[in-house]
Amino acid sequence: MKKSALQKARATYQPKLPIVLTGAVKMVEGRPTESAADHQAIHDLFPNTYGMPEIRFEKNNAPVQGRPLNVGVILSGGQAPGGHNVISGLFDGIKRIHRDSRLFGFIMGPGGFVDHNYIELTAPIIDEYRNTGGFDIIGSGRTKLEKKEQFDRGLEILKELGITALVIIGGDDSNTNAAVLAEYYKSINAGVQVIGCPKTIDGDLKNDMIEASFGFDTATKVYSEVIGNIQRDCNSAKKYWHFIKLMGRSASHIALECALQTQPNICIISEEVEAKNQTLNDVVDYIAGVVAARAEEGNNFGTVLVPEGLIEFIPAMKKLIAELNDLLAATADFTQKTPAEQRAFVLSHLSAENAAIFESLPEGVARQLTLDRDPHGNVQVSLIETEKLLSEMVGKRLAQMKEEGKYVGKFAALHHFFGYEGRCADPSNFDADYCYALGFNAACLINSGVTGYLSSVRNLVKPSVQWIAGGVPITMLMNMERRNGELKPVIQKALVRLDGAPFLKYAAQRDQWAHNTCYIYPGPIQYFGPAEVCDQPTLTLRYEHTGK
Ligand code: FBP
Repeated sequence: MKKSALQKARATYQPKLPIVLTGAVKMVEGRPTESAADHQAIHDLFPNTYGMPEIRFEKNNAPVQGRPLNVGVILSGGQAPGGHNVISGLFDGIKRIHRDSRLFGFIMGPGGFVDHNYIELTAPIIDEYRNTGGFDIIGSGRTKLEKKEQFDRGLEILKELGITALVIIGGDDSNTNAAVLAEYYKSINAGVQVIGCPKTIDGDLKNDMIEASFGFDTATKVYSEVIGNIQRDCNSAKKYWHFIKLMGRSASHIALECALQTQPNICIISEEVEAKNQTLNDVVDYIAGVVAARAEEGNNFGTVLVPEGLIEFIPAMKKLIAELNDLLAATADFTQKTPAEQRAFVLSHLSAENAAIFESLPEGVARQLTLDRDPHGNVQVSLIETEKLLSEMVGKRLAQMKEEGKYVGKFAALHHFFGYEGRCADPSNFDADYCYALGFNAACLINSGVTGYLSSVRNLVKPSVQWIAGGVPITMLMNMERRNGELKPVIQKALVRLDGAPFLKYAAQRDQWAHNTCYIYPGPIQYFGPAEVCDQPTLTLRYEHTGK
């Protein structure tokens, strides 16, 4: 494979491990844990893995010891920068425990596990992928692991390869599956441990023990670079309003972090829209108000950040989507209908209130809401063009305001969607170190004999050598939610907290950013150079853990 000059130089980067993982570790158990909510229901569904204690590793001065481990690894769900470093950390971790340890990668996600599609990951393969972005070392997929038959099929290949531990690198849905798999294998004494690693650029898989999911740092830095570039262009030409949709299926962490880094004129936070019970028109009125106020100063330009999950947080839309989810889950032949038949079917089966909202939406957006759900039952929000919907509605509102004499300006909108651009970027130093530590730590959890745990590395605002390593039972993050028309145990998404420091910082400054032009231009991720340029964590992490 031909490599760029940066790739060659980056291949030699040695991730910095937390001191505690540099030698043998001793496992220290904390207090027993409870699930995030619905304690009894989660307890009943996970009788073998509920309530396990938090784990913290401490340095042990004895030599590293252990038997050879055969471990399987799966990359699951959307790509996130640093996945290859989780795998290289895991590889180095199990090799340090015993040099005869072996690592097997299942191809294209959980599907490869069920279909027995795998490769052995040897040192030359691992070395090709160190510090690189992407998940292409083995590929990823969104097959949902949830049925006993899938677990049993997977167990066959694990037995055949002598694999006694499986590491699932995934987001909330994939780690929910990891918890179910761990419970099942424990209940049948399968002799297979299951360990999860917290991945997702969305940043919504976190609690006190999981301070950040990997990939969020790099992805938000990439988006902030391009938002900054757009803002500089915008401030140079002074003639466009840029509507920029940002990934992050539900939570607005990505939009908020990018806002903190770039200081746009407007950033919509879905969680706030929901908390204030706002309608789509309220959001449109707010944006139009800012556009008009800036126009009065002669500034017919600006930037608006839109989180991709916005639609699902507008209370009326949320109700509509929930009813649509149940309706589509119960209509097996829905996709075989023509678009016109689908629309008629939906309108005749929805409650009157939801049918009226559905009918009021631009036809394209209404159709996007009825497209296939992903295998976990989620609306594929990346496919909904919220940025265009908003700018179209703002344009109409401004035209009305003009007629009423309340607006004197020009409004020309441009649209962008930043998502896939950031998911496979070469990991920042933070993500390169964090991911390597997560993988290495997963090897320590395996060697400690536990199952149903997420690899946890924290104290992340400190230099990586001071990070704390351990494990958190996956059941601790779970609650019961309605999915595909049924109540299911799932990891609770960590949404933006309106009383949290990142949001409060933003809220305190947003009026100033809206009316003045306070853009920051962060520039590209730097891999080599001074620590204050290359090694800074996200502002979200900093504000959450230091308040400043
Ligand atoms: P994960 O939760 O699996 O990490 O994926 C997150 C994400 O990148 C979302 O931000 C986005 O909505 C979605 O994946 C897009 O999915 P796909 O890659 O299937 O198009």
